[in-house]
Amino acid sequence: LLFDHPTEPVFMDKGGNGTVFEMPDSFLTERYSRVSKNVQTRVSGEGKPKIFVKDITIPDLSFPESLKRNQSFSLFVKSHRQMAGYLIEVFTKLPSVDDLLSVAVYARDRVHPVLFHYALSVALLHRPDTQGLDLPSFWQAFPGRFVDSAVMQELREESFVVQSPGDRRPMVIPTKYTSSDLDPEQRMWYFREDIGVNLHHWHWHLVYPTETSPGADRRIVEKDRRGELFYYMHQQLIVRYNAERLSNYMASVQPLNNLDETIAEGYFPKMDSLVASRAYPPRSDNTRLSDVNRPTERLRVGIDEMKRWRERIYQAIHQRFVIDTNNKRIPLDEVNGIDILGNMIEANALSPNQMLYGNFHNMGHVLIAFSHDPTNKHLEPAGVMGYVSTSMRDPVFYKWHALIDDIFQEHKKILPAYKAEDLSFRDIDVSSIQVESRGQKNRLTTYFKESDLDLSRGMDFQPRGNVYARFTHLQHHPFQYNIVVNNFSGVQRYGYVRIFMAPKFDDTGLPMVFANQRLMMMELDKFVVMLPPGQNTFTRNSTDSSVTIPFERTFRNLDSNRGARNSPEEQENYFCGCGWPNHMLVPMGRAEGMSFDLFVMVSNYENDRVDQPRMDGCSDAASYCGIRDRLYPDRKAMGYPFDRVPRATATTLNQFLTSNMQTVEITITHDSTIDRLPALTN
Ligand code: CUO
Repeated sequence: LLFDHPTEPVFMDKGGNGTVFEMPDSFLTERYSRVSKNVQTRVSGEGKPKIFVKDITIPDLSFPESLKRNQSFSLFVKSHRQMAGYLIEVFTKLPSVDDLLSVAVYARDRVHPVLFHYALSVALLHRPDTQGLDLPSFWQAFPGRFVDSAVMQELREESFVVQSPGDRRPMVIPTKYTSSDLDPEQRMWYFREDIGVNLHHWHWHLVYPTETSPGADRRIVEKDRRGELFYYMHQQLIVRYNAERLSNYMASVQPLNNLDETIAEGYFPKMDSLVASRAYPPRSDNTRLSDVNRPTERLRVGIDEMKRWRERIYQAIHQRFVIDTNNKRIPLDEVNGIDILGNMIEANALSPNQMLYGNFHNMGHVLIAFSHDPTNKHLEPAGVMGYVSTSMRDPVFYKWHALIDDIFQEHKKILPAYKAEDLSFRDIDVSSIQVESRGQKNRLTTYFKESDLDLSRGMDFQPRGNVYARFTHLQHHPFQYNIVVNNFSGVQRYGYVRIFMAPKFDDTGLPMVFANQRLMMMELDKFVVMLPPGQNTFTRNSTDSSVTIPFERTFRNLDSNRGARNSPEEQENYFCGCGWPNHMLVPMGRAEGMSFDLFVMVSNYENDRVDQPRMDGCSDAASYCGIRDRLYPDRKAMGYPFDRVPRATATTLNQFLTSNMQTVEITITHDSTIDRLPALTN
């Protein structure tokens, strides 16, 4: 309940059934102490549920309280990250859940709502005594960060006019509402503005915070191969974006290499933050970046500084070592190099030397997010690039992350090519693969589909009850892989099946050069199979992908009116919200069909496996999100076998193959008919 209606006072009716927090008077803010009793009596009559809050001495919260509630909170701003780190530490160190409840209730009306939501989520995710808690998704608390602000107004109106929630009409979120056809980037609306895509990104950063305060549990940041996963997950975002661009006859995104050049692509988000009822500021076409100096946020970064950091990062990559704060050399080797670079470039608290290598990626977000008001002259908050829940909406996100990825690729380029023995699996042959969807072989179909979302938990108005928004998203018909593997070894083996896909032709229609194609390989799935001697046939469903989470989990609706709350799915913890949305598993393709190379490799699981206790119920999107409190479940480098430059003799995908690999050409056709929900009648 603490997550519901985040900008309303904590003593208000929670959950819509008269539940109130019964708390010590001293917990109330000065403003509310006079009115709270009246409100409580009004909403919570006899027999209505009350939640008793223990009276404890509240720890000093003045640091996180120093961010005003009506300002903007951004994880890319260091001082904000520090406040979040401080609050996370307070929340995680409290001795019991009761104490946590007390401090959370106290903090809720005093701390910035998004900061509060973030810190409490991270704490609940990491405290041993709050595991398995069912938490609402971020979009439910802050729908304004995902939805056209015009729709929010309509929802408000509808809720006033139609008192019975069951009769309320869903409000339709228009498609292509942020720009017209004059903007070529508009063609990517369904990817950039997809609610599931943006939620995945928010969740990923929630699971992988960049820092905690010095005294806090280091494990919150120090997760296994965290820097490498930063590189890999974002690399895959770019790969997927480029496949969508190609589907739309557009060239791959160009990295924002030249920080002095203007950014051609503007972005006008048309969203309210709901927190301060402020609109997210837009960025005009051809905006030039300039040094940011905003003392109130303790934000200062210059373009020259960025260039220096980038030079030093490149120098470290070419010298094969970084220099830590004790002036010691840490080698950038084949195993750990990418992880160190990930931490250093992001940058997070594990960076070996922030003084030397700076805060390159985060500050890039900051420079872009404040390019409309770098000195706070107009008192404007950050644009969408300043928040992990909204940054993927902006075309420039991809240009920025393409630049970041180029730096990582520079490191990968220097590593030796995989040798045949690094790739092959003796006596194991993949003899055939086939993809099947609705009886069709090697042909997939995508289309657009409408779905409804209940936004009521984040709407701060009475009367309460469900309010629905109807949105349109890409979808595909589910499919199945059929894979035949021969085991000639005479003994049982275990294989790790790795499935990737990349476009077959480039934007000029020519067969893709393998050197480029490997960088467009999107991971589709990874799973273990048992291989008894002889011929083995496997089928695997696209819905089981290790990259994605099901649609219902992306948008999990905890509203008990719609059932589902007690299903096993709903009982899983917050970690489960991280995962690429399954409705975006494959790119759109083209109306006339678009060719892709689907690649399957079976590697020797004995070499790849990571021995660790069994995973909990929420490990099914490990490829991009890892597994909660566990090691990344694959010893190979992320992106293997395509993460390194292939040996010189492999100039085509076919030449790259060893007998434990196989490819098949598949066609993705986009069907332009929209799968609509029943028309709105009332
Ligand atoms: Cu996820 Cu730049 O890190 O947005």
